[in-house]
Amino acid sequence: MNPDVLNVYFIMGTVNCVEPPLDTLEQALQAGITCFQFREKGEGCLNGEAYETFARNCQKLCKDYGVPFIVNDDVELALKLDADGIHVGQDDLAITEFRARAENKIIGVSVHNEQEMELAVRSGADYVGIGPIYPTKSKKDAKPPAGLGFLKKVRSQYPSFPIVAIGGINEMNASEVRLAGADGISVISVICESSNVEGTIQKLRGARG
Ligand code: TPS
Repeated sequence: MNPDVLNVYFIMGTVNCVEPPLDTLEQALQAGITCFQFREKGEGCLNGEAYETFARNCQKLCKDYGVPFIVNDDVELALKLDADGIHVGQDDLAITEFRARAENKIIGVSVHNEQEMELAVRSGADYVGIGPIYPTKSKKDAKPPAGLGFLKKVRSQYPSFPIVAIGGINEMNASEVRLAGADGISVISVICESSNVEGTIQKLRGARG
């Protein structure tokens, strides 16, 4: 995949939002996010029909702006909606199943150590999500923050594999994360909780625009 797609990768679910979720997503799309991940998880999240309807509404907005719509974890939903891709944890079964049922889709995998990195590449991931780089409040079961060290190591071992960094990234630290080797940054709270989504995204975007 083209690593530029990972430049500013927004992840969102209703529980992360302060403003109406679809408003936040549309503002983020207008401001130039390059990828979107639908992640409807956590206490009080939508289920059943409401979950699917919300996903479809997010997907429609992404289509309007020509931005890839990636589904977190839910292979069945991703296939049903013909999403552009899926993001999974260390679940090679999901990768194999999704790839078998949907060629030419984006598959992203979260990795936390060298073994997981190797496995993700071997299983056919298109990109990896490395993190949490810094402490995050947006993922209950997040691993301890790894700092920039692991990211730098992976970049040196895989000079051209698409990497997005995640976890506690904001306007202040985004550029050091890019300098450490990330093709892009992925964020939840800094966009969901911003009072100026456009300004925030401009700062996250970095020099490459
Ligand atoms: C591309 N993940 C790791 S930290 C975090 C999440 C959702 C929370 C970040 O929130 N990489 C990708 N997608 C994922 N879902 C994960 C990793 C898992 P905040 O920006 O508020 O710190």
